[in-house]
Amino acid sequence: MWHGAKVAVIVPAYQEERLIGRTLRGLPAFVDRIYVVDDASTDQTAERVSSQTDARITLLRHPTNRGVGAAITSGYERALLDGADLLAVMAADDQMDPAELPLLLERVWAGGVDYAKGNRFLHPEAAHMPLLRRLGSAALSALTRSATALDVDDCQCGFTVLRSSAARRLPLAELWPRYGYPNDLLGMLAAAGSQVADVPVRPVYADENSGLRAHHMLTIVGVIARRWRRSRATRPDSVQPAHAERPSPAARTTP
Ligand SMILES: Nc1nc2c(ncn2[C@@H]2O[C@H](COP(=O)(O)OP(=O)(O)O)[C@@H](O)[C@H]2O)c(=O)[nH]1
Ligand SMILES: [Mg+2]
Repeated sequence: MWHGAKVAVIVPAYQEERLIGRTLRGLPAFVDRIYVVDDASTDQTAERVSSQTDARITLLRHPTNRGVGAAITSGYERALLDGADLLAVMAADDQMDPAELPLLLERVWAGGVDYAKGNRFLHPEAAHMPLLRRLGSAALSALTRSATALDVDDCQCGFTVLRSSAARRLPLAELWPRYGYPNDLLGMLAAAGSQVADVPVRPVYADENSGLRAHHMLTIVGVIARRWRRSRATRPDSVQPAHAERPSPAARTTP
């Protein structure tokens, strides 16, 4: 428990046999439940999770690989069923500093927002992020801002906390299943009128390998564009009656 809130940490994992153990051992004692979602990894990821003695850990497994977004949806759904109040997401490759988890929890639980996300650009060590990563995330964030009208940056950061009451209002089953899910989730939150805030977090780049490739940028741009089209279609000022007719001058009311 964390200040009276039941905290779940969702850990999407694919081919993470090397770092999943270290990631799980680093999770703070106040975390109530840990859901590792293994996505048909062909290495020893699942075995490494099963060999942990920490009773808070539940291993969920997709029989075929569905993607990191789909894995997070599975984790969210299970944590909601188990009655969590706050739903954190942390990667399985030890790229998030567990000491910073309270900063995100605090912003939601005491700070009144529905979703807090890490922003590595705001951290004093921002320059430790590889330049291409920084540029890529900055460009995708500019697009995400214009699609969602949210005041956010570093939208590819996967270190997040979602309030469970806000999660229940989201069509989580529609979340983009692969890389690009953070941008899609921001679009969903904006459409639901949820409050979102950025929290500075330390960029951690050590001995992990990323599955993200340059071509994923294009897919993510497509995901953001899809969200932008949807938000335009549902904006009240863009909805026209099916057979809109101009009122005749006689029908107009005069002041
Ligand atoms: N369940 C699941 N997790 C994935 C998949 N792809 C990536 N991940 C996990 O998502 C997290 C972030 O992925 P990563 O490739 O490191 O992205 P990056 O840190 O943004 O470069 C890591 O914990 C990965 O193990 C997938 O297809 N399924
Ligand atoms: Mg990574």
